[in-house]
Amino acid sequence: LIHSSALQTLETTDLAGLRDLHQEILGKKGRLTETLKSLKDLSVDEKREIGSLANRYREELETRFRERQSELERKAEADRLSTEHFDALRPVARSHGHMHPMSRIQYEVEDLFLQMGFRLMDGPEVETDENNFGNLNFSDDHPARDMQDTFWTEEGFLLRTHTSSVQVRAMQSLKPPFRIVAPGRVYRYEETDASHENTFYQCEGMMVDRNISTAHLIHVMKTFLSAFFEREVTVRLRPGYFPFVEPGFELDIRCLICGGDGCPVCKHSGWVELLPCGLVHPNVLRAGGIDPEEWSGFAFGMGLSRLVMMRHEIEDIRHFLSGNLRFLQQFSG
Ligand code: FA5
Repeated sequence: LIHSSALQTLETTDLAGLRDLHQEILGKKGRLTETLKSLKDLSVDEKREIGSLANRYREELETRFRERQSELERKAEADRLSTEHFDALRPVARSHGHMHPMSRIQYEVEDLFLQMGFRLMDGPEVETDENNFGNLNFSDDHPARDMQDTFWTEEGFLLRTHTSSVQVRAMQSLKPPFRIVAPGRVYRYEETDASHENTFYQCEGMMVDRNISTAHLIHVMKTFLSAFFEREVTVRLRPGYFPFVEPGFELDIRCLICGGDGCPVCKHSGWVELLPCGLVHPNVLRAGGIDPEEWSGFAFGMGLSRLVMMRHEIEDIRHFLSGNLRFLQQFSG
């Protein structure tokens, strides 16, 4: 009975039906399984004879099931292939790439400085000690070297810790007067947190001419920042220390969020620290082959990553290199 009805159904069912049928007959509680279990009540001789028959029957049934299964699977695959239509030219939603927010702001900053007569300069990320430190008035045992923890290569080169290395290259390759900006990637061997990365972007600026003073520095920074933030920006200078500038400053801007009244962004001080800068130290000019009696200059080193964070109110610098598409796609517009 099992035999004939099972075989009949086997020939007409689909894959799901086949699975059910298998369960019904050969599963743990299946009809045939139960029948086989009941053989235990027979005599030894009967058991041997009927048992071996029943086992052969079960194997045969299993084989039929497997054959029918592959037949059905082949048919399903063939059906799928004959109806499925693949169009390699069909446009896919969200298939467009777009600029990283960091690149976009870098180009914007470049444009604003180009409009003010600056030229673009580039420098390598793997640098010499002289270009990153020595020619910038850091002596070998200068404690200020510890301000910027450094990745060294086995060959004695380093990953530049700031774009100030391009100041040195500019002085070597250009004749004063000149003004350059040099945006690029820099590296520091430091713990990361929401506002510190070990890999981030800076933009260096340097202007060398006759009689350059702090007034020129303030004017250029104020012009740039007002254009960048598209509103009048108030700046102030506080003393800051870097071996390659004298005097050195930290430039702050009046908080753009609260207008100076105090808010969490400016830690209720009304001011936001934006970039260090200063007048180029005579030793640095001299190391660059420029006579400090005749020429003077200013320089600044802007944290580009933090500028992008301020513009877009990004709360954690680590998003930039995370490769997280949900973060990046916010900047596709
Ligand atoms: C410098 O790197 C100097 N070279 C800047 C300079 C240039 C001074 C020219 C004078 C004349 P500092 O280490 O403070 O300075 O870094 C400059 C800016 O880079 C900081 O204001 C900050 O915006 C950014 N910055 C520094 N460390 C990190 C970091 N770990 N992650 C992200 N941004 C950083």
